[in-house]
Amino acid sequence: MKIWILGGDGFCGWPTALHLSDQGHDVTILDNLVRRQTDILLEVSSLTPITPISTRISVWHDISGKKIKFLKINLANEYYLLLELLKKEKPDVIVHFAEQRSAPYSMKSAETKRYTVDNNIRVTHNLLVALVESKVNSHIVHLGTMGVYGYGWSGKTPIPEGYLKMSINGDKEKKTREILYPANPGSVYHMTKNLDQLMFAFYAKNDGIRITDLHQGIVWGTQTIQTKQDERLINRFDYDGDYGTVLNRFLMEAAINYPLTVHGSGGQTRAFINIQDTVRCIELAILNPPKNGDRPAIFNQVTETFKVVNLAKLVAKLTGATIDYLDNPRNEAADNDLFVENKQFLALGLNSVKLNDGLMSEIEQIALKYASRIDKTKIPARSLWKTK
Ligand code: NAD
Ligand code: USQ
Repeated sequence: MKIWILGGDGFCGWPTALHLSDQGHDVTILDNLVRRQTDILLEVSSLTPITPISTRISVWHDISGKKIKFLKINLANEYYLLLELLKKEKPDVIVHFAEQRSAPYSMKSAETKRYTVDNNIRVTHNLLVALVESKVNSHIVHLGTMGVYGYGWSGKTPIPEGYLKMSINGDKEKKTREILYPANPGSVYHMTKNLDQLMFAFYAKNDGIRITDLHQGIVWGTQTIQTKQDERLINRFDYDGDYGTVLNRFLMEAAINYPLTVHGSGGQTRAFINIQDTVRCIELAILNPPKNGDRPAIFNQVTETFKVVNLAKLVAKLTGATIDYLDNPRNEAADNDLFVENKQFLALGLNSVKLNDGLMSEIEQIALKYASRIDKTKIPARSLWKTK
């Protein structure tokens, strides 16, 4: 298949591009490299030494004999270029990762709130409009988030995959409907993913666009089968207070004897998935597209759930690290249950990497190996949800 990867230079996008290329697909990356620019502005760099996109692509070609193409394009602003490219290339599948994805960054300032909304909403909407205008029948596979459901009010009832069965109190016909699960975002970033969902619902209904929306949990781990093949193919690993995600941060902190930064009591339960499973899930979604006229297909792309404090205790047990319970910079429930349905990917054959299988090798092969690259001043999470 001809596959475009929007945001294919990023943490999830790069290993996905390699995996799909390895499977024999014709892969093109479209990216404006803004994520690399943001690192420069924040004065941080990936824990792992990532190489420029041109090096990544030429090393992959040397190793595999396969070509990945790259187009530098700002998908939020360059609509007409996107439209022309679509008409010319007619990709079968468009995997859409190209959004500002950090919740803390999105809450940092008025500027970053506005940037996150402008960027994310425009990229998604430009893509949908361009598909309508060009009449190209690509299947969109979008990376959404578990955070669209919110935390703390579903109790023990598992969160269904995207749609909630409901009936209206007092309805004489007792009709059951399925609606998008109520939106309950916890940050400006998460809010953009709820807005994406509405756009997808409309364009699927009105124009018959084929869309799969993957509600992914927090991704942990770094390497995949392909990124391990040469150090110049290594995936990025964000550890700083804005872009670092919780488990990867704990692994990095443990490697340098920095107390593990638990926000509040650590009672927050979150859903997780390993990066190797991310790329497999995307392939499964590509192979199982919805039909024109179907509502967006929604999959919960998660494999395990954990309380933050239990992750910290596990990492502490493996490494001897200490735990620091910090004032929570975020406005979030201090403690919540999280039960999630993920039957669809399991039915499609996902055989997931469990935390216990991969944690030690992450610590040894990534966190300890590159520990000298860590700038300790960039570890604290300084972005506050409420400034008072
Ligand atoms: P990332 O920031 O590493 O990658 C995003 C890529 O998109 C970057 O390479 C960036 O340069 C590009 N991009 C952003 N705006 C663009 C624009 N206007 N035009 C062209 N390119 C643009 O993020 P990631 O961690 O790889 O996440 C990818 C997607 O997966 C995001 O949409 C995110 O919301 C979702 N997701 C990520 C995680 C996670 O834990 N990392 C979890 C759930 C969902
Ligand atoms: N946390 C800590 N200590 C830290 C960092 C985080 O206790 O050092 C806590 C946070 O307060 C939060 C939880 O860990 O309760 C998760 O935080 P995170 O930064 O790992 O994840 P989050 O902000 O939710 O965002 C990440 C990705 C985002 C994706 C989301 C999936 O950055 O792109 O959408 O995970 S989910 O959480 O399922 O919505």
